[in-house]
Amino acid sequence: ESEVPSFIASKVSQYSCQRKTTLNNYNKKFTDAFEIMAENYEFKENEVFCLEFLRAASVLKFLQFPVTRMKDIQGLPCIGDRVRDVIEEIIEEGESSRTKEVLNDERYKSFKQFTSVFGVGVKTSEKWYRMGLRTLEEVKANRTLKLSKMQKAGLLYYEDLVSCVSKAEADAVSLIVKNTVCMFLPDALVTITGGFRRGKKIGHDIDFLVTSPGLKEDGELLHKGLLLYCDIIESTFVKEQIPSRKVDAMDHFQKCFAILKLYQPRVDNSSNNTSRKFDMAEVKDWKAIRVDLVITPFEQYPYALLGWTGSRQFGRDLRRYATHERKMILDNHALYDRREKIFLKAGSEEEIFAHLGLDYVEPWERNA
Ligand code: 8DG
Ligand code: MN
Ligand code: MN
Repeated sequence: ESEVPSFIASKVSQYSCQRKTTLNNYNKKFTDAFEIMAENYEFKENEVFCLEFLRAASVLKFLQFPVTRMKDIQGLPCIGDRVRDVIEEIIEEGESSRTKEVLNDERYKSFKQFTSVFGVGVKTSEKWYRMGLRTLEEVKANRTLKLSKMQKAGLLYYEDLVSCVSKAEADAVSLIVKNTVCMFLPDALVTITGGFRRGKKIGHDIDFLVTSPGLKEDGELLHKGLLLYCDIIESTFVKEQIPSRKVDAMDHFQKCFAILKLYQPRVDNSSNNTSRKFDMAEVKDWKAIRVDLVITPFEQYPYALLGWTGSRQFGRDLRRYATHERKMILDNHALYDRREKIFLKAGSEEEIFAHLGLDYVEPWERNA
């Protein structure tokens, strides 16, 4: 027992890339509340307050014990007054009145419904809310709305898409994607990134990174055929481009936010053979699944892998750490050293951590 280092709150780094955060969360009660608060601020486009709650949630996810007294959080980074108030109330009352208020708030409830549709973000939700729309039923019934192709697909496959993707489904889709990609590109390297690479058992989508040693910039890969919906975004990467300093910047890879049709033979539970034929014709034997496909040049693969593995908070903190602690700029394409004015090459994620002077953090420890 004496081998276990005692916990020192003031030694906890403010950067989640210097903390190892597994899926084992002792403080879900608190972090769920913080995430609701953060989401509400996101809907109000208050980025500062939103990030404050997300950072606090990330710190509590790192703790190896459940917080039960205010003393437990003393000296921890990223715990401001707003956060402290929520913690105090949860400790004393078992729940937070502020969070409850948010959950009952009409605007929050509408935005929550609207943004659950693929292709609908805060901007669109804002527009619909201002038009007086409050529910998805009202959105669907409204004939004057001009929906994007993405939003139409989002509504069409809504039920399938809100039911989460399981690990088994992710594995099944992974086989399909690998086989299909290898028909076009035999030496392709196809990797699952996102939450599944971090060990999550469910996700809202499946993220894939595709590369190959001799990958040329062509759109051959992003073929239709197995895709129900596909929005191909062409690569906008310019060679030797200085990485973007924006913490939540999009990257420039060719990518595809797709919906895939996963056939899954239904288990026939009916013992009645007369109804069987009828059922087989009626029952839908597939599920619509959200898939992100990202195509990356081989040299940028480790950077893309690091960025697309997430978590989102882990990625934000890596970039923040690079900028503020190392005078470097990190994005999904490269790492640029501003003092030396050079790009730091890397052949693996380990090398990127080493360039940044950080201890390596395994994917399953990046659930910040
Ligand atoms: P989930 O799908 O299981 O709900 O969670 P996730 O896998 O962690 O989230 P995600 O939204 O699928 O995003 C995976 C990672 O990809 C996340 O850490 C952020 C990163 N990412 C980028 N660029 C982009 C982008 O352009 N769009 C999205 N959605 N994610 C991006 O690096
Ligand atoms: Mn994902
Ligand atoms: Mn994704």
